[in-house]
Amino acid sequence: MLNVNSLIKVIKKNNCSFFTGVPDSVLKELSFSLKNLPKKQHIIAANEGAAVSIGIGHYLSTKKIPCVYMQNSGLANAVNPLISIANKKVYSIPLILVIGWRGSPNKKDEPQHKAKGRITCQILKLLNIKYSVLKNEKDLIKFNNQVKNAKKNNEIVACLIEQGALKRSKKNLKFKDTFKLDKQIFLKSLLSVIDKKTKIISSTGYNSRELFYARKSYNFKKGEDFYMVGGMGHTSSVSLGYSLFSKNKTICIDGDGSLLMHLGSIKTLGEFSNNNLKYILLNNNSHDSVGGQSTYMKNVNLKNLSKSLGFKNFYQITNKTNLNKKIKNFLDKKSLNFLEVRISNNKIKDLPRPKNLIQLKKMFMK
Ligand SMILES: Cc1ncc(C[n+]2csc(CCOP(=O)(O)OP(=O)(O)O)c2C)c(N)n1
Repeated sequence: MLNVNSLIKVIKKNNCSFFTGVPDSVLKELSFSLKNLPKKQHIIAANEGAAVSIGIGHYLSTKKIPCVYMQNSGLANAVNPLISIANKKVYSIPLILVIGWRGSPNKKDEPQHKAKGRITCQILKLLNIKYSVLKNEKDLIKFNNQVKNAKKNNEIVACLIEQGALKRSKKNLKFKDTFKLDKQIFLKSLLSVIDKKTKIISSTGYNSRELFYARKSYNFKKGEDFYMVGGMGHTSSVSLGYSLFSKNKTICIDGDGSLLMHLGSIKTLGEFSNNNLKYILLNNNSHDSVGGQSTYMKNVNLKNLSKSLGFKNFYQITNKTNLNKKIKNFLDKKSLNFLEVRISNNKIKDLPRPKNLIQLKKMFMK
């Protein structure tokens, strides 16, 4: 196994003092180690393309190689600036990529991670990026040499870290809750007030898993769900595409990290959506599913934002008082509205994951 501080040491030894990325559960330990850096030295980016681009900007002003971290599912978001700006044949900009490798061969994982995990090395090869798989401290020797070469030749270098490869620190790794309302209380209330034909499309991570859990545990039968097990940030777009050609009431359950990842999509929704689409943001001010790192969403004036993006009214729920009534009132409105629910982080251990995805898709499309 590998101690994350040994990896950070190698990175820092190579005169790198700037970190940016999108949090990942595999790299949770890295997030915790970077937690106390000043804001200027560690930036949690909205998406992986943005993280690479922030890194590129850092190099342009400091001539120092930056460290950009991400989950391999986000590698696709990063490809554009990697190949069209940083690539050796374009501007030749050195970067250190630290990539959490979900779905690596021989590791059990979910279908969406297996699919991406299988092609992750091929993507790096296609991009002409040299990489190391870091399993233990010894692997850092090769990686250190690769970083040195990357600096010398102004190239991108990467390391892949499999699930469980980073040693768990003894500390209780948990960021604090920002808001109080329990997500399960909200979801149970929502599932109890919806009509039979309602469709719910929910975002990547705990939102989908908690919705799935609430539905199964309490046997809620009304409505059907489509769980966005991957494609983080695209929940609002799938919801828009669905709702425009459906008579059903369509509820989009988004997360704050998910909304921010492709924030532009909410403008498209605001412009083009029908009134059968009900947008609900479950705001916990954090990337709860991958460790609880901040999204800094609590500083956003969502009322002003949503209204200027085309939503007619803004609603907010912060506690369980009159919950059913408030949700019903929101769902019954005949206009395009935005509901922010300020919730706390997940409290359920070992949340189940939706299985039989093709079957779920068929049920949703019935
Ligand atoms: C493109 C991409 N980048 C990163 C991830 C890893 N990831 C999974 S869930 C998640 C956090 C989602 O945050 P939010 O939408 O606020 O939901 P919460 O986890 O708080 O329930 C992240 C970063 C991913 N699945 N896909």
